[in-house]
Amino acid sequence: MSKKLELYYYPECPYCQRVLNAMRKNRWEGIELKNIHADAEADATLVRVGGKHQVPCLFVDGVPMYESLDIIAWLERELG
Ligand SMILES: N[C@@H](CCC(=O)N[C@@H](CS)C(=O)NCC(=O)O)C(=O)O
Repeated sequence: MSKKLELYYYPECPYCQRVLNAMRKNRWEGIELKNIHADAEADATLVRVGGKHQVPCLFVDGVPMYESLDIIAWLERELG
């Protein structure tokens, strides 16, 4: 995987936990975690680039993808 992957999330969000659990179960690696509750810059980037304050959001080479199930389906396709 040569794409840059960044998951914007926060720990209390159940939809984020759904993605994080799939990451653990499938041992997907190379995904940088951005906790928007701990990182004000990441929080601002999410809204500036993504256009809305919603997590989880996976940035693929800087392009935002929302919706936990879409993110998991995409990661399954890309990372197996
Ligand atoms: N259908 C979305 C739901 C995501 C969602 O509702 N996320 C909540 C947190 S659990 C959110 O971002 N709320 C807005 C906010 O926290 O500002 C998904 O499956 O990813």
